[in-house]
Amino acid sequence: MLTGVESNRQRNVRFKLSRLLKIGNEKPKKKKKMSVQEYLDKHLLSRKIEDAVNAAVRAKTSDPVLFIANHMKKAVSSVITKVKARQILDSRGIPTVEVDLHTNKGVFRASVPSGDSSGTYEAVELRDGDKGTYLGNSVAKAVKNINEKISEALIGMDPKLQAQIDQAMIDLDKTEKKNELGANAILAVSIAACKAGAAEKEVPLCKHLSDLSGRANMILPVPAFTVLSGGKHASNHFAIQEIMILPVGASRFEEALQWGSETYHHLKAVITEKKDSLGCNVGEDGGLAPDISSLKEGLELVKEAINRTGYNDKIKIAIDVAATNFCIGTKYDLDIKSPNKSGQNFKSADDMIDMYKELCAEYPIVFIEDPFDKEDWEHTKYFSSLGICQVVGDDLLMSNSKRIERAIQELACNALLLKVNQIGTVTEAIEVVKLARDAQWGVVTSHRCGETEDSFISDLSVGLATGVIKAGAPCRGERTMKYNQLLRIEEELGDQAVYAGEDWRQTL
Ligand code: 2PG
Ligand code: MG
Repeated sequence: MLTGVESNRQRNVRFKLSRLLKIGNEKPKKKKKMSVQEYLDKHLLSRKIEDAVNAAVRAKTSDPVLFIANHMKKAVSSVITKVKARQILDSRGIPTVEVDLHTNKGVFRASVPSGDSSGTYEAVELRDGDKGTYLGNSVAKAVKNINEKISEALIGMDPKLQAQIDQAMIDLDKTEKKNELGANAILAVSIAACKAGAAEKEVPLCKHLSDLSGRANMILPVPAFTVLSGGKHASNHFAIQEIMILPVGASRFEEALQWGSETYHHLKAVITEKKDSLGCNVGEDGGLAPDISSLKEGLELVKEAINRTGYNDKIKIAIDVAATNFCIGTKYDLDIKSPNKSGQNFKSADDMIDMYKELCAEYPIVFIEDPFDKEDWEHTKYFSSLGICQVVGDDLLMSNSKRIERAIQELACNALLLKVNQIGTVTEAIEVVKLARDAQWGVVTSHRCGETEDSFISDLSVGLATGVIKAGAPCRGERTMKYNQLLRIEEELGDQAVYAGEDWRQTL
């Protein structure tokens, strides 16, 4: 029984313990005793408790104790007390970084994705490189950097101050591409801090992000669902990485998700009928991966699936060519994954332009991502100037501010694919979106092929009103959790929820 008065048994235990520890006879150090009144005065306790009680009375709450507890909690500002990282696996079974950021009020978790492309201009993903462990992919160094260096640097900081937290990590790293601590280490902490900041403000994460970016309104993005996979993301012979569908004609995100799911399942049936059910195996992003020989064949399958839904022109199509992956010198080898190459599919950049023109005339294609090699600025620029569809820079830009500035100046493309892990902090991600927006570009918030159970990008896409989110197929847990989070956001925003719909290009 807890009475506050020491029982005989407790006294006995204390006595035995003190004898064991030989401290029983030690004279206690002389310390000036603080009186009860002094303690109350020091912590302004009487006034704070009185305030809390008054507030509860004013609110006439049915649960005054809970009200007072919450009121008291709010009176203390949140500070980071510890950052603890660990190695987890991403959706491909490859190690990545997860972080628990502790404040005096709670624990906030974040993890970072990883992709197939990694280029000279993107922030460095720190991997251990020991071939005997996870084939060189373990991230123990990044984890250690968080637990030892980053944690120490951030203790005591206010999680609401995102820019200061990110700057502290950038200063600690001291390299341009975050080689020292690892962008995977820095980003995991940056995202976890952002979640802690939102919780401290008692606002949804998307609202906190919207505030950080200085944007007034939040917008639910149009989902670009990957329905067909190829390229490096699937084991078929299709060179093109993704064919996506965008339900721009839906009235709400919830409806867009329904249309996406229905199209995906119709596509499964179409593939089973026209090819075989083996073609319904999926790629890394969850897209179906039949063995198709051409972009046109893939588009036909998708068109047929859309027709079967009955939504027809309310669903548009997009393509991520990821052309760098099959560019050989100045040619594009569309048979690169095929064992029986005929040589007929070896195309020049001009041939590729002709193919895109034809396909855009025949199918409702609204954007093409990476239509050429990442260093082929000239053809990308020329193709953009034709104004046939939006041209999204992914490998071309690598979410790098210098590449984006160059592309803006040279009018090379007109939309940014935003991959937060290529940048390394939330603050810098917000900055590159501003760069793109100032140039009247579109922005597509993107997942990576190696994803985790973190849905941060969903809130990011709403908070920054990027207009489009590309988070893979409407299937597979690590993809659907991004879309499901958008359902929750839409529900939470209620009457205030706005779906980008037909305005997906420019949600300014
Ligand atoms: C892309 C992404 C996501 P990865 O190219 O757009 O599909 O792929 O993560 O492999 O870079
Ligand atoms: Mg891409």
